[in-house]
Amino acid sequence: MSLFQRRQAQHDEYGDRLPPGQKLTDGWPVLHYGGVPKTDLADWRLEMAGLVEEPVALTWDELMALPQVTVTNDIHCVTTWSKFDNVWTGVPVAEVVKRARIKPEAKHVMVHSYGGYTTNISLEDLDREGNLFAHTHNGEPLAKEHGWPLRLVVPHLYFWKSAKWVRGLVFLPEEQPGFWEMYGYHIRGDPWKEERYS
Ligand SMILES: Nc1nc2c(c(=O)[nH]1)N[C@H]1C(S)=C(S)[C@@H](COP(=O)(O)O)O[C@H]1N2
Ligand SMILES: [Mo]
Repeated sequence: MSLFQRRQAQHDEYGDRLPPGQKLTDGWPVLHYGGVPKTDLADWRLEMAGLVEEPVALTWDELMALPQVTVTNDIHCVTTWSKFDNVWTGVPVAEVVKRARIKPEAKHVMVHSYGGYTTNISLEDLDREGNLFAHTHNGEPLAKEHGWPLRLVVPHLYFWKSAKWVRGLVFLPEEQPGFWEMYGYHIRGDPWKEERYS
């Protein structure tokens, strides 16, 4: 079967669960730019800055004391693999964001990672039910190469928005491109609209 026919067959089988141009993967590819940052949980912080009344820096223990959720979702990488039924445990984005007193002018967010990666997202796309800061995948602590100790999970957008080794959020009045967005990835990245590149 050609790749095209294989994709067609998967779309016939999975119907509206597989976004256009995607194919299912069984494993879990590791994709990132640069090295895996070294982390010591004792100095690790999740920071919120920019358009906030007061900058926030949550320690690991403070983060773990917040309400936790377990959610199951599908992830879609712009390089065309999708992975179904990921079970994530972590803290809902809304629980974290409400601890920063965000100013009303905040409309966009730059997500920063340890190691220097960034990705932009609107506040509306970020602070949305189902999004979380995850530390566990399918019942196991996240592997280092998948973002341990904490990664963002935003399943309704292509997976490059789901920053691994997440370090903080900077709230902004306007949209600014993050790392891949500067190199030609779509500014929003909705897999259902195939917003891959701009
Ligand atoms: N910090 C960081 N997060 C990142 C990236 C990266 O380079 N650095 N790559 C993104 C991209 S392009 C993808 S497809 C996913 C891959 O996540 P995985 O390696 O867990 O599959 O991580 C995203 N998050
Ligand atoms: Mo990616």
